[in-house]
Amino acid sequence: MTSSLTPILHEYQASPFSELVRAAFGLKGMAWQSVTIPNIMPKPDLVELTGGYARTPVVQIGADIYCDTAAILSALDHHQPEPSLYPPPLGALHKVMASWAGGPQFMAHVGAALGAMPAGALPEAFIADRKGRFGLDMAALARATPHLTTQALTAAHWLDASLADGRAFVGGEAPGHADLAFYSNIWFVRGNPFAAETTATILALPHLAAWYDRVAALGHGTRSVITAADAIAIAAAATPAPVTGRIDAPFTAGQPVAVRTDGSGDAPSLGRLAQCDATGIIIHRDGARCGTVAVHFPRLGQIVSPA
Ligand SMILES: N[C@@H](CCC(=O)N[C@@H](CS)C(=O)NCC(=O)O)C(=O)O
Repeated sequence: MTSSLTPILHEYQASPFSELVRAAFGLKGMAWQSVTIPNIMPKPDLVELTGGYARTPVVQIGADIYCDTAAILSALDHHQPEPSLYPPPLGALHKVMASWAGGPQFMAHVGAALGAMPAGALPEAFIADRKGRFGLDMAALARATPHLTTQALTAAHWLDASLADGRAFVGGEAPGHADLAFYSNIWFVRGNPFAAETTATILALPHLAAWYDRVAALGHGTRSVITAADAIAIAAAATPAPVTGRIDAPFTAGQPVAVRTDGSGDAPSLGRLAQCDATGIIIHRDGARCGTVAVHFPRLGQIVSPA
């Protein structure tokens, strides 16, 4: 059963951060709708909703648009609290681990996965997009691959050692955000046939391998497919949820701001500030096709400036 408040994941299949969110739907046993977005710029239908943010994935619930898995997982937990993505005893410490897995460790896994690919295996347009937006140089990545692989393997060993006491998941008996973040990095390497040797080395760690299967067994919840036009129409028909957070100094309510992802060359999202505190950033903006939407970002990793 879907409704106008069924979460919509704007994603593409090969995206590891999309896999993280798909697994979050699995953990929660949720129904969701999928919109396939391009894996390179331009992304006019996605940007219609976000106002600039163009990374993958984005989740939409009605007229609320959540950018970055950190904001997405918090939103899903709010939308359907049980089972929690932040179970005790780790609670919010899941976010700390997920931020490491999705930051330096993500680059290590990108190196292990993509750097192992022979020249010509990736489309030129993809290489040019990643270079222009994130400064990713494939030749430099290939040179760094042996080093980056050691960094990914170090995390794998730490994970295996943590699980050696018989716990089922990173924080104990219940899976959480940290599990999904570690899992999606390994999923990305595993999905690349050119990285088969690294995958085999990782999955030879017995506690990690059994844990990987347990996370995979969470599944992806119940997926249905809609178009980008459907998603925009759903936003246009909805009203953003009430805002509950604060606006911390030096910012003021309604102030026009730009929100830009640190380390990305993508355009900022512009809007009227509705929340800016440690729990996250919200701007309200008006799209020509989607109407008034609330665009949510995590506080970590986003630069807010007056616009
Ligand atoms: N911190 C972001 C990172 C997202 C990210 O880097 N996603 C990759 C794909 S998995 C991306 O946006 N690549 C460029 C693109 O898809 O256009 C998050 O947690 O969502």
